[in-house]
Amino acid sequence: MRFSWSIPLLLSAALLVRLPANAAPGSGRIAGIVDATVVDDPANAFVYVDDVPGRTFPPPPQPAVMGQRQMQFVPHVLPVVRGTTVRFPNDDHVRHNVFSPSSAKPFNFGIYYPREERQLTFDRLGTVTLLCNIHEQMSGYVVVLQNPYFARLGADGSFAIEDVPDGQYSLTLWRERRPRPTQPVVVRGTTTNVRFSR
Ligand SMILES: [Cu+2]
Repeated sequence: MRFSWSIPLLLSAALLVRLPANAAPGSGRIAGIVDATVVDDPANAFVYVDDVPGRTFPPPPQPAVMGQRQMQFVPHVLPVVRGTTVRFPNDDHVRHNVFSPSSAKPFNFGIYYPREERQLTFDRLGTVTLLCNIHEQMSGYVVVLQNPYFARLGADGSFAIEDVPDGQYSLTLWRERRPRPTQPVVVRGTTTNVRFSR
């Protein structure tokens, strides 16, 4: 009798797991794993679909946030869809002067004080390296993507991207200061499993 409650629970759990594959007609799920040898720091890596041809994707209505806290960028890496506005609140007790030399979005905010913030809209694809003119140890990234089909990695390197339109794509692993491997992926209504192993 002690197991009688758990069977309905397990059935419910199974149904929940199945839901994403049924979420939208004509779409599927990309799930996989990045081996530990491939990423030094899973928290600062993510996978993304390079390009969904012929489609444009609106940025989210709410800005994303790239804070400065204890003289670090938080989060260290921020993937966004093209057109997203990012707020840069200074949550520290010291001044910052965030800038970027990257061709995807060169800018320089100048000096701003604690509790002030700047904001910027990222309208070109690519990796935008963030630096601070005052604190040379500070570095971070805004990565501007064509579409919202990206996912951060779990601590074990696992990831899942939901509701990807059926099609053939390149899936890229973004990681810091290392080449970014790409592999082909086909989505056909169900879950496609991929693995980055080198
Ligand atoms: Cu600074």
